[in-house]
Amino acid sequence: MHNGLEQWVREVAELTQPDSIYWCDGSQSEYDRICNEMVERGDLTRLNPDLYPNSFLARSDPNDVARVEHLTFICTEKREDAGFTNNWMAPAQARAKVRPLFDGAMKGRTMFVVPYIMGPAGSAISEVGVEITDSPYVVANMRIMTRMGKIALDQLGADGTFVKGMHSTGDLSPERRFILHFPSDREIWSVGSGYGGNALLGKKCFALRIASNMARDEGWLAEHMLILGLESPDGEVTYMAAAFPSACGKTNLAMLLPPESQKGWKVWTIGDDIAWMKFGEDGRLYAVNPEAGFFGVAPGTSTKTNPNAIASLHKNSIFTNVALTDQGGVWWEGMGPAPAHAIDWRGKDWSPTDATNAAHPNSRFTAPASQCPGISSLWESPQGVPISAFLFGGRRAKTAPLVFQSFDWNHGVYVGAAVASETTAAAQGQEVGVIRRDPFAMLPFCGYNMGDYFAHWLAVGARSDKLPKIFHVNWFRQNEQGNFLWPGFGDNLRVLRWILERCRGGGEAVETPIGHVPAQGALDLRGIEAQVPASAMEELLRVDREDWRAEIQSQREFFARFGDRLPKEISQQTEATAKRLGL
Ligand code: TSX
Ligand code: MN
Repeated sequence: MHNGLEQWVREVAELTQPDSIYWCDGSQSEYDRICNEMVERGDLTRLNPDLYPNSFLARSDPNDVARVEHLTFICTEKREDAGFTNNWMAPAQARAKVRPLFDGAMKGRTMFVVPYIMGPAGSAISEVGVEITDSPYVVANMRIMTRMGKIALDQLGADGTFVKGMHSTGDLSPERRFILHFPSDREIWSVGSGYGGNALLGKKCFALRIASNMARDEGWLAEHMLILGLESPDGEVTYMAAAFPSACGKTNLAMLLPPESQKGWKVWTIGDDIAWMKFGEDGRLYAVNPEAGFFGVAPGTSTKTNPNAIASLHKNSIFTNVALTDQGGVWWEGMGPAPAHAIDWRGKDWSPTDATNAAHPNSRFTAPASQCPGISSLWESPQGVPISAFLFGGRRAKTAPLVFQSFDWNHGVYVGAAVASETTAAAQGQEVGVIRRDPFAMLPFCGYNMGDYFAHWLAVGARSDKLPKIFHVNWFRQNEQGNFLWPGFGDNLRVLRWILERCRGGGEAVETPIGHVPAQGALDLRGIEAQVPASAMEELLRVDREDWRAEIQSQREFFARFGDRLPKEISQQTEATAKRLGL
């Protein structure tokens, strides 16, 4: 048994005073027992086993349905080390302020000790975490999302290192809710929320906020990226990792199904949310998915938009805040025809004429990655997969072309730093259609000063001559009438194919002030000629000088906020782009 682990568990128990302590082994029987107990207490609903075997519906507190960025803190000694993109508290003050919320918080409850591995077992890229929680919902979700239980204790051994995560559901009062990260102690405290992103500490808290600190210190990358393998008709597979802000369809791209006309092409899924990458001895970057499941947004997921996601969630899955049908199945907006009657996410009767949503806009499915029909044969490979291309993107009605390639690594880092996306009518109830900057799609997830994060990416580029090529994509460009110019979804394969050709040294391109775009005829448009006429294609790839004048001005204002923490390369790249645009 690991000495430090046992001692820490004792300390947490003394503080939180649970009725009992339970060490999770990760077995199926343990999972079944914990879920059954939740069903008996009324905290879970078992779905119809004919429709969704071994699957459950959970309804959260209506005040606890999303991540709470304003209550999420990076606790470093110096405020500047967290940077302006994070909330900050000094570690000692943070502990003093929040420890009382854990004091006796588990009285009358069971304290679960949840050891887990982020990444494939036995991989040099993987890391161990232990979450202590009083939420059986968290335990059940952690078993789907991570390699949990005995397997993790075995990997930890007697003297391994692990990330500590202390979680208590608390009383769910928003005034007593905190998500604290202590990067130098590799530790997480979360209280007052049972929601996934706040409570499943392996995901955003560890695999991104804490791991980004570890990655900077140790020379690797912890990124908010999907990982996919693109197989060409000759059977060769090329791996790509892609970062997009929310509401850009990351999970859909990770599980892309090629259209009929693209014979012989396949997309294999390695991950849909997070990538950990280290250099191999050959100088290439190798990526693993630290997660073992998908925690996907349900609304909008259908057999049309993402058949592989739908196929993944038909058994052994947990649904949170979706609607319950009269047949004991689940339904959400955008899944298909609405049922005449359902129980909505608040537990109330619902019918299609109601003005409210049946499923919460941020409702989720938790499904094992192994159940995805397109899961890559290498998704649990300890070596990881070699990455040939990084894709950045956003939701932009204008300005950003369908695809462009950066001139080189440093230019690509600037492209990633300049990522921005238009807000949609989503969970947080923010203003719709405004452009928000979200560098590397890491704004809410970078656990240290983002200026230093840009510098880390630049430093990574100096370490190898076999780096991935960097691209920017935008599936969301619109015409003057506000219609999407690009069909998207499966047809995005055509763009991935051009990216692949560029990685292999082919793919015709023309140089523009912002990078290389496909030459006329370089994208395979067979089968969509009517949907995407030459005039639409021209508009999709156009670099409009006036749009870019405003874009460069917005980038300058954003980058200026980093002050002296902004690497000079980033402002040099901005000004070089402005100069190429003739601005
Ligand atoms: O996920 C999306 N992707 C990536 C798919 C691999 N979405 C959904 C975004 C919300 C999560 C998209 N929406 C994509 C896309 O490529 N493109 C669009 C915009 C769009 C919406 C509807 C159509 C076309 C484009 N409909 C028709 O063309 C009929
Ligand atoms: Mn994400």
